[in-house]
Amino acid sequence: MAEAEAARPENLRLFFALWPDDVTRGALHRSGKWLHRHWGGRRMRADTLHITLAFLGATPAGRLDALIACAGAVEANSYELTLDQAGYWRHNRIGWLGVQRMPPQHIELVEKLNVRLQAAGFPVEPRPHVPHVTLLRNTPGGDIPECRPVSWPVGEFVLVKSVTGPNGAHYAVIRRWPLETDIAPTAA
Ligand code: 2AM
Repeated sequence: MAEAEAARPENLRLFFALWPDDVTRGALHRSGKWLHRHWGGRRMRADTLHITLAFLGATPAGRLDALIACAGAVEANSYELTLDQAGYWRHNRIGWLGVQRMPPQHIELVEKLNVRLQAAGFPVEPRPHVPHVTLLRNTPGGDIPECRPVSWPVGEFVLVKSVTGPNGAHYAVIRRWPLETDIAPTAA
C-alpha cells in the first residue's frame, strides 16, 4: 500500500497569475471591504488576491519543467491595469473587481501564454479571458456600485500552487517571470 502511494504520480494544482505588489494588494483588500459592505458574502483574505491568467488545475509534478519552459518563452511587455469595474457572477456567486478598458498588453500576455501552453499539450480555457480579482465568495451580489479605481502596475507574472487546507485555499508563488518594457507589439 505504502509502495503504491509512493508510486502514484504527484499532482499539483497550478495556475498562472498576476500577483499584486504590497501597495496594490492593500488597495484591493480595501476594495473587498467596500464591496462586502454592499453585497455581503465571504471576503477573500488579502494573501489570496490575484488575477488568474491561465488555470491548469491538477498537473503531474513531472510536467512542471515543461510548464516553466512555456512561461520562460513568453515575451511580453509590462503595463498598467486599472481595476474600475465591480461585477458579480450568479453561477459561482463571486463578487469581483475587473477592468472597463482592457490594455492590449494584457491580451497579448494571455494569448502568448496560451499559445505556448497549448503547443506543449496543457489544457487551455476556450472561453474569452475576463481579468478579475475575486473579492467575495458566496455573495448574493446586488446593484453594481460605482467603485474607486485601483491602479495595478503589472511588471511580472507568476506560477502559483494552490493547496486546499481547513481554512480554504492557500496559494504559494513557485516561480516569477518579469515583463519587459521594449517588446515590439505583434501585428493584429
Ligand atoms: P476565480 O477567482 O474566478 O474563482 C485558483 O483557483 C484560481 O483559478 C482562481 O482565481 C479561479 O478563478 C481560477 N480558476 C479558473 N478556472 C478555474 C476552475 N475551473 N476551477 C477552479 N479555479 C479556477
